[in-house]
Amino acid sequence: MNFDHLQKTDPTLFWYIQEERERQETSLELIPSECIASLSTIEALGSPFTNKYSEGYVGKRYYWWNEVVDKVEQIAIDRAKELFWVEHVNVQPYSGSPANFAVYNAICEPGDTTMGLSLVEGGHLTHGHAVSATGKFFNAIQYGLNAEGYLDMEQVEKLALERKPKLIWCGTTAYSRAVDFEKFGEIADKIGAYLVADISHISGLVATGAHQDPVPYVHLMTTTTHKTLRGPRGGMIMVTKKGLDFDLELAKKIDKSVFPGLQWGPHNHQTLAIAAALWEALKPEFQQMSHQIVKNAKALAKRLIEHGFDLAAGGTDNHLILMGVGKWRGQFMQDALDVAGITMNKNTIPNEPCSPFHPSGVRMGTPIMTMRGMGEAQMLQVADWMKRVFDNVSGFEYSEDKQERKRILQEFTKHIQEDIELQTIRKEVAELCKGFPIYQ
Ligand code: DSN
Repeated sequence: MNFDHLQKTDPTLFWYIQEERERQETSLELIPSECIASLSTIEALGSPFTNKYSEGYVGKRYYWWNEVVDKVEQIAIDRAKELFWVEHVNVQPYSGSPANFAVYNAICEPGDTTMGLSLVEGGHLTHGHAVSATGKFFNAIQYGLNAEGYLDMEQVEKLALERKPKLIWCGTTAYSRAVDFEKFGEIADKIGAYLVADISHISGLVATGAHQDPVPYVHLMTTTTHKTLRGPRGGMIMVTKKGLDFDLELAKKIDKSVFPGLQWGPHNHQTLAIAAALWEALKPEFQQMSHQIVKNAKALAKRLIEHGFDLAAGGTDNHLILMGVGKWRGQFMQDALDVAGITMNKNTIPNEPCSPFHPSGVRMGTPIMTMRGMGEAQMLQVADWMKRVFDNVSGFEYSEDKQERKRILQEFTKHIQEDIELQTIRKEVAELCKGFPIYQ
């Protein structure tokens, strides 16, 4: 990968690219919603398709000279239909949140009742959280997890029967167990609700059979394209056969909602890159990699449990692990690991005792490590490093007193900047990374 032109014309930006590449190459990225886009995807993103306006859809544009753009959008749609076995796809959403809002805009009126998993229990802001427009413009009910940390399907059913939402979301951003789309389908059918699976986190797993397929049970699926699907930042909305049987106009409603309802010019370079990623996702190597993502997550989870860590729902069925690290201590673990060259994010855990800003857990996943070619052996190594980091900062405890917490945080920050053990792990991590380059 080279950036020769930028190097000559704008060395500052060229340097930033080198800095970011160096960071990615030499550290371990465990944020479960990130991926390594392929070189084809990155080349497609840098193509002159970024120059073109093309409001509208294939064959029906508001500007001239979109014959080639039409071919690009059509091939992206065809590949998505082939990969997910759906009837209709809109590839224009700029990303996942606009895709989700387009779904509301297509099938709900302001004030309609909707239902989704609450953010602190592993849902997404756009599934009806109060700070999101989706919680402001709609009457959003939230369901949660049961005592074992699994989706509380009894609660889902009870709330659905009592409150009769027009739209139900099933989909997660911080949940390590399989989602029972079939059960969600039965519940939605009982009350005649639209059922939408937001498969952003697991779309690569769904496409390859590494997770239960929602298609037979839901009316719509939304996804980002830059997580386990391994594409550029972007979004898609898919309409299933069940969706069209339920509402003949559903595909038209979705298209009208995206454009002109919410967005104007589609990002054609992004569409080209989505098409490139979908082409790769149709290959057997992608299927193998997706299954390895899950195997790696299970291996990592097993070793973490052996080290005595407390995993939400006791383990994982997918690409993700949620781990409790003690009251308020998610940030300690996140920041100390970061110094050691291992990136993950602080996260709330089931029955979170603190707050989303100072949560008691961390969220991690195996997509990027797997995309770099790492397997179960490397997962054991990563778990061992995490244990060393955890032990290193175990002296820093939560305090009920706010001022005292501030002081502890300052002391902690000084500690991780100076600590020799964390620097040693950083070097070991960089050494491992050398064996698994991202872009040769
Ligand atoms: N930010 C994404 C995630 O990390 O899960 C969701 O939008």
